Amino acid sequence: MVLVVSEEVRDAIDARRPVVALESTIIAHGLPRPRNLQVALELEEVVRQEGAVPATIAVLDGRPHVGLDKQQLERVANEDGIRKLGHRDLPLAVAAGASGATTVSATALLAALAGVRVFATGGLGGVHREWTVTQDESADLGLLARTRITVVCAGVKSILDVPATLQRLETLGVAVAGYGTDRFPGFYLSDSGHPVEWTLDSPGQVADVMRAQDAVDGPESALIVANPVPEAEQLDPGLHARVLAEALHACEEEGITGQGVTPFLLNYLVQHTDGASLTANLAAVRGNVRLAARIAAAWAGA
Ligand code: PSU
Ligand code: MN
Repeated sequence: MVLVVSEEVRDAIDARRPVVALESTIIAHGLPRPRNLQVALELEEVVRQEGAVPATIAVLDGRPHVGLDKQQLERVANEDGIRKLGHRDLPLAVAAGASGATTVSATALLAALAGVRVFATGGLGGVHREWTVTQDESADLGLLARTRITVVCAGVKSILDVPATLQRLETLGVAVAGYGTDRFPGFYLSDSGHPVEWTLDSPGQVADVMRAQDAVDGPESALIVANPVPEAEQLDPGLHARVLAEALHACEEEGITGQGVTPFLLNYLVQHTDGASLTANLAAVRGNVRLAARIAAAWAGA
């Protein structure tokens, strides 16, 4: 695949300076305009403030880019018809000359190809409620099961079946550690109500795990660093439960399926919590990006 790695990102990788991969689906399909562009720029700035180089990933005119300039970020945020690309879509988009934002799965694949080891997002995809009927499980899980990358996230999206997703991660052999907590975070909420078996407390500890993974040469799967949104910034749990139940109902009523499900549910929550879910989502993403930059620095030996 013809990867276009920006000069800044290429230089940083070559010099073993810290780099953080950022996904673009959250920008194009996970956040409302015009806030999405501000957020894309802000997240890159957070990475820079921590002394690392941001590598936002997307496909533009059939070319997978690792590291976007401002104009390219603007296209991802504002262009109509920008697609949502999972990893299975990459060859299709390249051959068609299409443009699309990359999900966690496509971003992790491209980041690993470019040699970027640390990646930040909001919440991972996973097993949807009603899985027994729809078989809807995010392609994020399968890809993370065979990609050696460290993903900092606020757990998995709370619109999902969280315990089923945790079980799938165990089955698939994807490592999960809480960051500063023994509870699995709940995306909009600090605590999903489920425990994790491992806790890491500093960027240096995370980097040690990455080094150990390399020292034993495997497994060839992701390390998930589950970083909770601070309790003061979480969505009110009562409001979350009420609006999420409505959102799931509306999704079914409207017959939304496939790639449309996650953006529909996230957008429903924004609309019906008066923006409070957006505030919590952004707080989570910001925290994850900051932590990822610190992990990348510890990994680079800075
Ligand atoms: N995190 C967020 N907002 C998002 C996503 C993550 O805070 O919109 C995106 C990621 O790109 C993730 C995708 O890979 O949602 C999952 O989509 P699906 O459930 O269709 O696989
Ligand atoms: Mn899905």
